[in-house]
Amino acid sequence: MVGWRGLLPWLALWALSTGSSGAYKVEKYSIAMPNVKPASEELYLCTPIKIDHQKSYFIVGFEPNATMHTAHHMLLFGCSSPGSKLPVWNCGEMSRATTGDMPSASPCGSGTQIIYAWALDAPKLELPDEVGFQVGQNSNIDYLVLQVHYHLSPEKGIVQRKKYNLKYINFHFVVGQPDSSGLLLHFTERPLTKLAGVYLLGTSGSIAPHATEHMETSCQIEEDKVIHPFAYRTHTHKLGKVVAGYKVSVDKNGINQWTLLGKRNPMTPQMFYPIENEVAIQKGDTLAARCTMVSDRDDYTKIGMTFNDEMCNFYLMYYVENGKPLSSKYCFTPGPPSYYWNLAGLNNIPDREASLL
Ligand code: IYT
Ligand code: CU
Ligand code: CU
Repeated sequence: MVGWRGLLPWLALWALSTGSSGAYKVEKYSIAMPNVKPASEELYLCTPIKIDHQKSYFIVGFEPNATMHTAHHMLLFGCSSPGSKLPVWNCGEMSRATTGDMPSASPCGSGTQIIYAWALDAPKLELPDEVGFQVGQNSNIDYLVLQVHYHLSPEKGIVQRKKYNLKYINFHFVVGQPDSSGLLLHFTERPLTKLAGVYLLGTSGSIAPHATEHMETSCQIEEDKVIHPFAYRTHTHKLGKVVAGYKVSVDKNGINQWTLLGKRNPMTPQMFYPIENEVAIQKGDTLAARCTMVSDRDDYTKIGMTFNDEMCNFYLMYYVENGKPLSSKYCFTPGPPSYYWNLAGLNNIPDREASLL
């Protein structure tokens, strides 16, 4: 009679083969720059892949492959349509390089959502077990667009100081080294029950000269769904000091209970970080975010697309069990000077905590 000890290796083998997430085949698909030669010091380039919308795919992992170390950060957008029909285009929100006749357009033409972000030397983000982003059929993601922010620095000897004009031979710049930075997408065709989504909180508004400004936004969840946040990303330009995101619920006396979801100095690599407190958010709860901005400038700074404008963003990556992610993907307010949390009726505000790291 073989004692249970004899069974142990077989049990271990069985457990290994099925794994906790049930056995399903995971394939890999590359999305990468088509050997572009970034010739200017600062450049945002985008390249698309089309998803076969006759089928559903579930992305369960992202493996960065940033060659050449010229990639400062990369973003992966899910789109209904790409920003351009070209194989590669300039999609800089803040690129200062005026690349003359290089066609420029935003990453997506329509139906934009960020589904992954990578930054230099940042650890990779693992989705929780059984969680995946659905793309293709039954999703409004028919394209994936990779945006790479090239930040070439002269000391690396990649950028020749001399003035060069950008000549494209099928979009291959004649100056600089060919780059094929990108991602390996891990996906399965087996339908997953936990679908990932991203909810973006942001503001408009402006920051007064030499002022400290709280740019705030909040939205009540109106859909009858339960979301489980697991990661967050902050994004501002140069004036951002702290970005904090909260779940706000109301107790029976109408007092707001605030739970921190994530807080970060936005000048650290802008990618998705694990959530601070794992909570479930449901209909009637409120999501709120504040960007604390400090301006040392002599004139107003407005929210906008250029390098010297500002942005205040708190991205929340979550999953829903059995059902679709939230259909509303954005929560934007006018921001300062017309919108603040207390004007919007929020109370018991963690005023200090929300602005201190
Ligand atoms: C005006 C603003 O805040 N723009 C941000 C947030 C934003 C992102 C997406 C706005 C819209 C979007 O569809 I996606 I409308 C912004 O442009 N953020 C940048 C881009 O996502 C690259 C960032 O890095 O977060
Ligand atoms: Cu960057
Ligand atoms: Cu921005």
